[in-house]
Amino acid sequence: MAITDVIRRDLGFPEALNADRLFGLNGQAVDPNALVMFEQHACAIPPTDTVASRSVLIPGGEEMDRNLNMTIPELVDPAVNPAFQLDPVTLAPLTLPTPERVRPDRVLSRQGPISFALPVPPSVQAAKGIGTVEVWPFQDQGTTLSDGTVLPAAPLTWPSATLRAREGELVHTELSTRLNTHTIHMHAIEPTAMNDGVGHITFEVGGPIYRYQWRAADAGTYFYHCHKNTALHFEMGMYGFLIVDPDVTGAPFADGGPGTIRYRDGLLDYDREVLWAVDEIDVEWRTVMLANYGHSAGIVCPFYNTDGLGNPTGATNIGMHAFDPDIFLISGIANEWTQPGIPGNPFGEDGAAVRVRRGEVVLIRLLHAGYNTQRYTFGLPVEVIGIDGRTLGFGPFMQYSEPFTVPANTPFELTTARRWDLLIDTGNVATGEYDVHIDFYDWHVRTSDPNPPRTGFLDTKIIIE
Ligand SMILES: [Cu+2]
Repeated sequence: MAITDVIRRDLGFPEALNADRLFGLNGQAVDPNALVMFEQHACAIPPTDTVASRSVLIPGGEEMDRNLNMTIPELVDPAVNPAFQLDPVTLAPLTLPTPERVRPDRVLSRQGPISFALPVPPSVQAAKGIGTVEVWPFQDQGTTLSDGTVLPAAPLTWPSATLRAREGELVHTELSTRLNTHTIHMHAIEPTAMNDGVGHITFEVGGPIYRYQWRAADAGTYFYHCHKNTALHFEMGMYGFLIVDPDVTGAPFADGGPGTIRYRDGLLDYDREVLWAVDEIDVEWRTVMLANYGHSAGIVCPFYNTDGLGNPTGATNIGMHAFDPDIFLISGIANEWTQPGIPGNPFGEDGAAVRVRRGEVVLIRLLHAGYNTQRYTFGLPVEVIGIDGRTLGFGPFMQYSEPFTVPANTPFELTTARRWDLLIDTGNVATGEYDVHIDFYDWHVRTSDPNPPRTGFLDTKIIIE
């Protein structure tokens, strides 16, 4: 089988991207270096020399975002490195792992960003004189399975629709962008650089579909986000949960449960799944950043800070630390609306509160999606069973850890991008309403002061009936 067939069948290779680099006029691969890069990364590869020359590789891309060299050409020169002595047509002998030659089990498609007007509660309306705040979710474009089954797209939400896969699956995340260039970074999945979606050190995507390939190797809680001008684009809300479910019947599960999660070396069924992405917004900061720095905001580096004409200014500080949030959110529900019983709450009378029947097993996947330090206090005991995508006590690599219980009314803190999986077996506690309180602290100040003034707080409840 010719390499072109492999690529086109298994990847739906976007021929517009570097097709001439990989294929000659007769459809045979002509550039062994490009082929090796393809074998490593399974995607359309911007050739090194083009990257170095700052040419626009992905239509719509920004030259300034792509001027770092990705590879050292000598390392992929077959004459220098025996690992790359491949037959460019037959691929033999092949010394690199090639998961990309397997048909993907799941293709998850996203388009973004979409400008989304998030309603804010009366306290923010009064203080800021605004009725909504702009966020930039990715929109689900549907899921395609290896047998051709197409699953419909989820409605537009913020945070963005969850990327969800089953442990062991080979997954493609498709990104098509609107308005400027962006990436999708599957945080903590750790694929190859070309599939990792970290702008500036590889490239950004503008317009057509780019396929990131990754293996859902470890069941756990992750998230995905745009990694271009990260401080700004993440703050604008270009993120969503990424969940890998264990390889069991029914996985991947629907958000909200029921489902099954790894617990130590075994499995545990839960009745209710709660996805809490806790975030904060400074409504002025984003405006100042965009107005003064455009899409250079978020790149604190002398080389990247330009005068608007592409000339480096040498500036190293563009004031991003002056972040003073006004809006505090649990999964898009702001300030007092997170509490139950607030009249006129568009998110429902329970707000962000969790209401379950006693005896149900509740799994809270907690994501720190903000920049402030977050201090959580639960009014009932919670068992921490997984941290940052890894199951505590799951061998062999997690055998020296184990789940632990945070007693009721005992605070714990999380910092940016942390994920904790919290288990609450409500059969072990009395019926009632249990407070969940979150304090926010400026992370600079918190570093040196254990009890600094808080920047804000949130309250909600776990209601066991
Ligand atoms: Cu972006």
